Amino acid sequence: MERTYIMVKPDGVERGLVGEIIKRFEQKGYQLVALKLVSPTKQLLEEHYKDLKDKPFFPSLMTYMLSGPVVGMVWRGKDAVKTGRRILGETNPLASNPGTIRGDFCIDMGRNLCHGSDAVESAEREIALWFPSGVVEWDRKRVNSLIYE
Ligand code: DAT
Ligand code: MG
Repeated sequence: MERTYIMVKPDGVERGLVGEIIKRFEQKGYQLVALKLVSPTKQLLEEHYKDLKDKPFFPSLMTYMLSGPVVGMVWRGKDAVKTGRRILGETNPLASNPGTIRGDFCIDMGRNLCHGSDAVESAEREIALWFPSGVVEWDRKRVNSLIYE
């Protein structure tokens, strides 16, 4: 079973879309194993987005991400990383299909509501970064038997 780090960005929190985003992962069948509302430090965000630090949009990305609290969460399940990205939609919301979170709720790339890990290795790095004391490894055996064959 894979784990992925999903984050509602400050625009999503302030627009009251946290529940909507959680709902889409819940109804798909993924298991929530960590969740928190946090005002991240610049240092934490620079580490999270370290691969992008030389991009021209990096300063505006930092300003956006520091504009309010975010909701970080970890979802667990089969193919959670790739499928999580498909639930979010494309980086550019205008290129995102209706039915995806970004396709349904936003327009500009710099206000794209949510983050999702892009690979299993980056997911594990991001989970360790945002949840250094670990996640909740609870058993969901009964429900799993209704979701997985
Ligand atoms: P994603 O969030 O889809 O994984 P990313 O990791 O390449 O995309 O970039 C992180 C965020 O930075 C992205 O959600 C929005 C912003 N961003 C990416 N490319 C951009 C661009 N060309 N112009 C403006 N903002 C951009
Ligand atoms: Mg990314």
